[in-house]
Amino acid sequence: MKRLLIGTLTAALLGSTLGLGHAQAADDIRPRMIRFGYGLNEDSNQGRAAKLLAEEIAKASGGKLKVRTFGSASLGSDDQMQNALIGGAQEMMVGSTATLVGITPEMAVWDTPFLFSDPHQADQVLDGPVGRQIMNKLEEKGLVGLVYWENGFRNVTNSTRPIEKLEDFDGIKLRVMPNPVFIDTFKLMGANAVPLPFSELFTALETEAVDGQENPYNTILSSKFYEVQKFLSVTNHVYSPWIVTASKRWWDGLSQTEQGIIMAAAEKARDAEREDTRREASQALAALKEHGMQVNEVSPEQIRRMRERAQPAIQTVIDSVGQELFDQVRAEAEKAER
Ligand code: TK8
Repeated sequence: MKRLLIGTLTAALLGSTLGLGHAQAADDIRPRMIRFGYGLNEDSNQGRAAKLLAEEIAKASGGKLKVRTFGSASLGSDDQMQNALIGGAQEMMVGSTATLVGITPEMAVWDTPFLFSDPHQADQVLDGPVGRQIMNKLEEKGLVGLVYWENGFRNVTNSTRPIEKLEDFDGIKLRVMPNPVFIDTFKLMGANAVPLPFSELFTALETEAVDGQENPYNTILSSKFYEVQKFLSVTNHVYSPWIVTASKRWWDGLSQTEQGIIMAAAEKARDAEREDTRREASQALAALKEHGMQVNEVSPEQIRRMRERAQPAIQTVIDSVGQELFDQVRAEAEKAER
């Protein structure tokens, strides 16, 4: 009985190995449906890039790899989608690196307040070896990181008062991404930081469950936060990357050709997304003013005060990522400074 079982197992193993090799040689690209989820709506920079990614994959695979995109968190919040990817119930997504910190603590390094001062500096560090190293950490948790896209520099909106000086944060109920560094940063500056998934944000602002939030101009515009927020204060307190991820369970079952097609499309969409995002950001401020938002620039002196006050949040980053990695990222950022 035992021998029979072993014999059957060996045959099955051998058969599947040979079968796989044969299938790949005969047909490198199999018809597949890829569910790609994201949090913003279709008319956002995130939505446009997701659409481009889907088109590129269809083109390069002769229509065999079909990407179905699901915007507006219709497959769930970033957290829920990450878990679906890990379990193999969903194939791909794009979302904030900040929402991955619970899974891969090293991701918190990108949440360091004022780490980058211009987007090209961010590109170099994210696309360089240390960016890749951090991305690769996802694999042991069941995710494959493909590329970083740009979310952008974050600015504060609220419906109480313009944030002109550090003290203006006092008592403002500010939604932050569910992540210890963001919570600490805004608590330190005096706000009442409320962690909430992005998918609940518009309603929370509308019902005044929170007074404000922080996100790049693009998102404030595409998510129509101007309908429920009066003041926009230009703080540029942190640069946020998005990251395109795949389910490792699913990815490992793809042929090399299929992986190559998806990776190349993700890179192409990345380059286009960054261009699109920067173009849109440069016009978004005027658009937001037209929609009635009152915009104020925060003076360099007050930015310096905010930065100093938020300093202890850097320890939260270091506790999460380790001193060595933190120093490495800082050094890369300095090198990439223009
Ligand atoms: C979209 C989010 C969003 C992020 C946030 O899924 O949560 O505020 O900036 O872009 O990832």
